[in-house]
Amino acid sequence: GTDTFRGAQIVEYAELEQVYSGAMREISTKLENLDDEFQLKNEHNPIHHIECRLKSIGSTIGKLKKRGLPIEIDSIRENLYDIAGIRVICNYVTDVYNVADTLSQQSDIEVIRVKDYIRNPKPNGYRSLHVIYQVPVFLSDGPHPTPVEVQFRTIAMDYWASLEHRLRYKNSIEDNAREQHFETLKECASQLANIENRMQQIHQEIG
Ligand code: 0O2
Repeated sequence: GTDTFRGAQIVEYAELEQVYSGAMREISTKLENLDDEFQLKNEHNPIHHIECRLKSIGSTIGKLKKRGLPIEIDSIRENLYDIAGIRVICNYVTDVYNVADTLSQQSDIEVIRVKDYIRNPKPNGYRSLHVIYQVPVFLSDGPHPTPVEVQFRTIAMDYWASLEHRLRYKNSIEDNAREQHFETLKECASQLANIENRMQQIHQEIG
């Protein structure tokens, strides 16, 4: 079999990317609209900032290989839900659930999967709310239902995940030191959860 894209498949991949990028734009516009409305009504911005990314062709093929799936365009369409990725960084945990729940109720999009690593953090301490939405992207031939992975997290969760991600991909550190750092990060995760909870209480009390 083949282990990369060639010729016609490259053109097809470019078309696929264009649809995913449209889906990402649909969802980020919805998020910006919600943020604006909330700001006007509550004098508070639930969203600190939004990051969008399209998975590179290299990591897409890497993921198909890792899962033993065929290296084909249809296999991407059927099996991968994170080609389009949006990260919504909120100020407080309450904002995370407010924004996520409000978006999930919108009638033109569908919730495909939810993984709540805030209520159930990963053993390493990772916290975030992951939702996969399906959104129709309207092209000349009609609607293309397209999945987008949205990671909702607070500033503190994002701060933690960035450092953990860097440590995970650092191979130059000695194994023992790495393990020690992972242990420390696990403690940091629960301390950060405690701190943001206390700060949220202040935020709610001062209104
Ligand atoms: P990268 O390098 O960020 O792109 P799925 O990807 O949905 O098919 P899975 O593993 O069930 O498979 O998805 P899950 O658990 O929803 O997590 C996927 C993404 O969440 C990851 O993407 C990361 O961005 C983030 N994530 C999950 N766990 C961790 C963690 O322990 N630490 C950090 N820093 N990020 C995490 P990728 O593609 O795996 O990685």
